[in-house]
Amino acid sequence: IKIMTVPTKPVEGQKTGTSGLRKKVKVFMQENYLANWIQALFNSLPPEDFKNGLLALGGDGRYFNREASQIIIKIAAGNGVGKILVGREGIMSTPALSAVIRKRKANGGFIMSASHNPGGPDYDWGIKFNYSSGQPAPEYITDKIYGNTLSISEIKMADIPDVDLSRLGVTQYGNFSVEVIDPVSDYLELMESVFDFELIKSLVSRSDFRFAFDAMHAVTGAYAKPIFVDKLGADPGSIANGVPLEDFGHGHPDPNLTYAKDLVDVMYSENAPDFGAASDGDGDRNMILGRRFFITPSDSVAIIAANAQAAIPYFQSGPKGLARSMPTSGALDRVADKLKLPFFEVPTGWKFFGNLMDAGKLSVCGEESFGTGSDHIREKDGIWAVLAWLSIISYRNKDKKIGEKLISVADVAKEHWETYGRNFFSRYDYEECESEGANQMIGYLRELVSKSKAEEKYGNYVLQFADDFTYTDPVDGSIASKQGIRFVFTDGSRIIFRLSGTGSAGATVRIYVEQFEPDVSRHDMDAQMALKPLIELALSVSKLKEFTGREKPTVIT
Ligand code: VG1
Ligand code: CO
Repeated sequence: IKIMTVPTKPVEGQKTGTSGLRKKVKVFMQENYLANWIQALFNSLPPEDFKNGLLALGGDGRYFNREASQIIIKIAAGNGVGKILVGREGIMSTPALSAVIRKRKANGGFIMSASHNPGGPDYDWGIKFNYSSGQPAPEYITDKIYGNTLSISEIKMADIPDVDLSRLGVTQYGNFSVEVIDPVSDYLELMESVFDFELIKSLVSRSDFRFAFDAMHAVTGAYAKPIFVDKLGADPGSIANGVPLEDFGHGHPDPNLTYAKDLVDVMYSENAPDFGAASDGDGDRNMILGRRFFITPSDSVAIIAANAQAAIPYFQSGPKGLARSMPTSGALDRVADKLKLPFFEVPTGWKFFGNLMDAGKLSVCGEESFGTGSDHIREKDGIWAVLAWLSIISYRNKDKKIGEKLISVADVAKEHWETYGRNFFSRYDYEECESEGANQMIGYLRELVSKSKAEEKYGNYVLQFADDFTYTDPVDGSIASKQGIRFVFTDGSRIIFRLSGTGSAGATVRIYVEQFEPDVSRHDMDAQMALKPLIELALSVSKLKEFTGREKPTVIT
């Protein structure tokens, strides 16, 4: 094939955040913007990692993915990649891409998604690169890519026609080929090896159990019917918004209490189903709801970990270890303690779990941001989390006759709190603040931390320590610093402050608060009530209103 060399100039601001490069789609549509980043990536990888190699490509179906697919394919071919596997119509969820990389022993892959950020001509686009074990590229690679975006001068592009991504099969172009694959089959095969589908089916197909899944017009729309309906016997009407759309039907595909409001309304209605779940743009997040009951993501990972061995065949010899991101509540810590499992606390972002999994130290992990997963792949996995919960509920009800009262999602959570205590948790997000004020606030907090002393009084709380979280990877020794400011009090309560690394405009301030409650008689309290004093403390310690001018958060989880 003929390779063209296209001259180009560096563009500012191509530094990746918590998970890939995310910008307004208009930014990505500027001439060579995406092409520069893709070429910078090939300039950063050792040639043996892609020359004549195999890469995968998928995305969440958002606006601009079609054009982007063709750009990526041509640059991959131009740089000597041997073959690229593409999900039909460019569709493949983040967890499915991770599964495909692993199963087909690819060198890596691209995901075209800005995840939970809205899509469409006026909204966001994004790109992530995952490495050979299916994990998000570590920082030493993304830093190198960024460095190369600053000095790039030419792009190598293969002179081939646009590839028809609607038909399955291989197209050969000289020594380069493209294979369009079904985005579901490898992933479904993996799910069937992890879970007992017969067990789950025995619950989902019951006449006295009602299931609801909201795909939010995002990528899990492509997975929900084949998995929940065709394989597990759910009613076809149980899938809402099940067709992926370029603008997610004008929605904000973030499965939380604010943006997945339709599902929340259904699950809190008079005649609510027994089980509700939603997933985000690229299918790696999940929200789990019972009838009029919300499972916080921090509790979700703890409950899955506690029940994994009994309910999920993949974990039949017990999880190897557990981990959570720093701001995620300590509910999981208590499970690790009780089950005597190795436990790790990592910075925000799934890329920090991969090394632990590759080293065989970690099986089940999660983040408070609706991310839950395990070492079956190297990404968080929304559908996996739903199947994990369905497994737990199926297992607990497997001997129940029709008409007998079933053990519910809420029953499982309350029982868990009785055993382990309840970690009340909430996150306040202040989206699109002015960057200047937000940065000043973080600077101010860093200064407070540097002057803080143990035993200091903060209202009714006594400080144990305050710091800006630093993580040393136990496997490769790499250090990640400035990962979030935390105030930890002597009763285990915490307040944490971070700036988001996934936004596309301004700065998003995140405040996380947590308090442990061992007293069962207080477990039914509303989290906002239980946490009120801590939330007030967080607002006054940070002077958030003064620095950002914000009275109220945009999203409360
Ligand atoms: C957010 C979440 C983080 C998650 C990341 C990517 O990052 O807080 O836990 O890993 O999004 O998720 P930040 O930097 O905005 O807080 V996804 O579904 O967008 O790949
Ligand atoms: Co996502």
